[in-house]
Amino acid sequence: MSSEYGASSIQVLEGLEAVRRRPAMYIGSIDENGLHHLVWEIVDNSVDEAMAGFCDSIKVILSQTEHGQESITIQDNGRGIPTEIHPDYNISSLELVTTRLHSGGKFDHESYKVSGGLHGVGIAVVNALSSWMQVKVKRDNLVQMQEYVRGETISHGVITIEEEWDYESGTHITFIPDPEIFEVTQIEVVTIRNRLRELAFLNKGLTITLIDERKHKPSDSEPQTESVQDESPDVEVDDEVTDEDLPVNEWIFHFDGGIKAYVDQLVTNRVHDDMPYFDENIEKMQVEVALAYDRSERDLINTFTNNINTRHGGTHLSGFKSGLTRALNAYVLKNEQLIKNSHLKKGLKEKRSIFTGNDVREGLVAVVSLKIMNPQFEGQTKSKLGNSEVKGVVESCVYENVLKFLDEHPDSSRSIIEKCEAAATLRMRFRQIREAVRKTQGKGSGKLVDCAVSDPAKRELFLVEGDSAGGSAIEGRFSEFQAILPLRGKVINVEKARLEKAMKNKEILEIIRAIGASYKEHFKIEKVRYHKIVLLMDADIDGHHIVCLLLTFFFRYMPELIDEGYLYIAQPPLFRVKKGNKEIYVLSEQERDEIIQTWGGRPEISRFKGLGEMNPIQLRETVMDPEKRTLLQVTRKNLIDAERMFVTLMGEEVAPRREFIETHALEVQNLDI
Ligand code: 0RA
Repeated sequence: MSSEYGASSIQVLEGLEAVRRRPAMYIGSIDENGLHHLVWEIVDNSVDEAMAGFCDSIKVILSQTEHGQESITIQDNGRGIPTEIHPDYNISSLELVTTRLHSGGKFDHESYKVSGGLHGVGIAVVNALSSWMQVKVKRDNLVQMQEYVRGETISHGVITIEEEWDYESGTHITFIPDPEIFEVTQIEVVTIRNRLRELAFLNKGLTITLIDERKHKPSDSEPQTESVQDESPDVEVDDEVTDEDLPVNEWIFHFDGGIKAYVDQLVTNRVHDDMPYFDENIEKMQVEVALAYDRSERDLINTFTNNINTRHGGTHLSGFKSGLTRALNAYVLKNEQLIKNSHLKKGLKEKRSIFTGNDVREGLVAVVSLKIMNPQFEGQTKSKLGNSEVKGVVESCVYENVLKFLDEHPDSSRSIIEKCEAAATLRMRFRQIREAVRKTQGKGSGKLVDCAVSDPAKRELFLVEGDSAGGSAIEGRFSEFQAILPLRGKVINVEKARLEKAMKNKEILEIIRAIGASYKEHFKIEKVRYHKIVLLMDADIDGHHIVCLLLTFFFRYMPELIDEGYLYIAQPPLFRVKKGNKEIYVLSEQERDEIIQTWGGRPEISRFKGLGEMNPIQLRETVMDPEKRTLLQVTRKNLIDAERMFVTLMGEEVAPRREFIETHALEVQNLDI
């Protein structure tokens, strides 16, 4: 066996009772997260084996025992856990690794590891928290196994068994999470699937298979509703691997393109065809980067270190950002003719950097995957990389490779530079607009009809569609605390038209000015002049469209306003039902029919085509009076879903958007953007 695996690597030995006594100390919690943590502990070991170059296939199988307990099997074709008797302890190395804390040892100093987090005690911790575990190892043409119950060996030593294996060597681990420990024992296939897909992206060439053979999947017992329905099981493979006959609950993840394929999947509306990508080994680090631009405004940079998502960035992210900014500036300095804007041209003449970091990150989608020996994770959630030696290496690596890419791909470069120039131009124009907005701030200029009270908490601002409805609203309002801003026509579509046009749009400017708290990164929630901002639009398709446009605007320009719960949508009635001196306004046809049923006879029904048709009194009674109106508060539960919804709603494709508006806008009850 390996000479590195000696007594020196073994530290203090401890029993596993400690783990069972205080599971949360080892796996964070005993809920769903803790449960899935067990899977990651084992998978990470296999991935480490892959990163070390000894394994190219990992299989995860979710199954059930006849008693309905869930078991998880993780198979890899790595070297296999050593089974020889350990000279110092007189038990097999396998038993050491599975039954003792701190016995993981530090075998491979020369390789990158994910499982470093728990000092290699992962398997032992999983064993301690499993009602049953079995490990099978194939090495040197021999298959050996050992079984455990709640962390204790039940077979004397390792047992050699007869079994056919697909590979020359490897490790198969099966465990049943102990129901005495965990609050839940059902594994969520979606969670597992997403992480395994990500791991496949991050380890190119590695094939990860997920098989869900459970009969009674948790989701089967759930009532099926439209929105809960999961996408049908898919198989993501590269061009070569395909298998038509796969059972429905099997997924194969394999990406020869690595994170290039990852970026490909994240990009929506691409700007250029070729993708800057490199994978380099420098100074004992592996730096892999892929990036692309799409036609959006946001940037999306996912950074990883040893396969761990460093959500809060760190030194690799800083290095990436400065390398990219430097490369693009260096490229335009050499290719001045690409720049049209005269201010920027002047900058080039003076040999200045014309793009800021934000300029070159607009619409950027990037994945940075770093593999290093001793990652230092910082911050409360340990999701920020601290290693100071990383920044310089990543920076120069990104600088050189991106510059090389730009030199070699003039067509893509032109498109990328165009995108950066647009962002830089916009930034300069923003500055001017900001000045202009600031000068007229809060002066009540334009069409805003303000209210009397000064306490923002009491003040309400109605954004009203059309001048005639605006007029009625001005007359019908409670002028003490209700202000009206009439908007004409369709407010510009922020997603599609980009900020540039949006900022020229008078309506948008007036909204920003009326609210009085600036926008985007300059937005100051404490300056908001109204704590209720109400969108008052017709209940027809155009009205819904404007609501969607305004929501996009607020979501992009003043997301804090939504978070604070300041944004509302008014629900104007569709019908008035009248019989004798009874009169009621209703929001839907269904409600109307219900009223007709209960009242009987033939009540007089009038349908409102638009707000413009209502007189001031009607408007006051139905949508403005706090006692009678129905307001929907706009909230957001999930930023990413919102992002997607807005792209669907506001992107180029008209058909899905129209469909979405028609199916959803009319039925909003508790609008979650
Ligand atoms: C220690 C030493 C060696 C392999 C492993 C651990 C190993 C552990 C796991 C856990 C899951 N899959 C695994 N694959 C390998 C290699 C020792 C040698 O052969 O030199």
